[in-house]
Amino acid sequence: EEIHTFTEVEQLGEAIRSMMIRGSGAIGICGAYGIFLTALKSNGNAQAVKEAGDLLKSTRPTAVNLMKTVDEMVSVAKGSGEDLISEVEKKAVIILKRQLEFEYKLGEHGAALIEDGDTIMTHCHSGAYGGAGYGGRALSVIRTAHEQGKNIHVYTCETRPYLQGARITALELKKFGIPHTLITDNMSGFCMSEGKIDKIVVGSDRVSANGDLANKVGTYMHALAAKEHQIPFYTATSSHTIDFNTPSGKSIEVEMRNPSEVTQFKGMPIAPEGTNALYPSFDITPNHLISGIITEKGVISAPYETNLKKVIEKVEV
Ligand code: RUB
Repeated sequence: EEIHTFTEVEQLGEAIRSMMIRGSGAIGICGAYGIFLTALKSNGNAQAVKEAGDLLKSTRPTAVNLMKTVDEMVSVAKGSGEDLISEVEKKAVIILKRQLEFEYKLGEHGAALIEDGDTIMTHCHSGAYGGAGYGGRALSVIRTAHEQGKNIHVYTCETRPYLQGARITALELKKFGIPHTLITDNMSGFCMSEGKIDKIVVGSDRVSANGDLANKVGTYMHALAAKEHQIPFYTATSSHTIDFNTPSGKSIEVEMRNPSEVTQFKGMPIAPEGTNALYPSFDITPNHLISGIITEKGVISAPYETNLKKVIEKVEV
């Protein structure tokens, strides 16, 4: 595992933009500590903190955890000097502890859905507490089920073009001693049709108020195939990733990345020169394809328009 040191918020922003730091949980925590870094470096200057917040929020538009966390941090950056620094530091620690607590709790709620002998498919890297990346949700569920002594097997999709599933999910599963099989993204339909998959659990970058899910591109096609084969499809998320200000998936901005990330791998061309390519980094899975939304407050089922508000905001709708 490599260790990188960031001394400027701009470097941290670039690390998120370039995918050196990725995953909605991890970038949220980086947002919090990017604000703390700026508070320290500016000797507690509220304007500098606000500008750092704008910079950090612009780095990955789809993942709402980053936006919410940065807004929370900026809102406590009042006054100036040592007072501001101390408030910002306290908040960053609260956010870090809260996220870990969410991951443990949602892991337990989600693990209750997993039965002994299940084979679970996941997409991209939505890590586990104590994993290779910082934080994550889908593997928190899988890791908890494994630690409860359930005999499970995981299919991890490689997740083109960045290969988060092959590089990071497989690494975490190996670290936790969870048996797993790597497949390319386009093999999931075959595996489902052959009866190899019992359940699917993916992470989330944003869940809109009606339960539509934004997650790594490829998630939608897995959900469609799961519907055809009547395989339960869950997203593991936290209340911080549910965005009541976004009515449906239609209003979620999908980050479009540089097509060269599709035509090249680590700078090596894998397509003829001049080939047109497209890289939507996320896709939207509509709520009717989702069997349940696993959160730290429990597993929420349809109708999501009302149940998300009831469980997360404790309001009758
Ligand atoms: C990662 C991705 C993950 C979610 C969930 O995309 O789509 O499934 O972020 O993350 P990217 P977590 O690699 O482009 O950031 O559960 O870790 O918060």
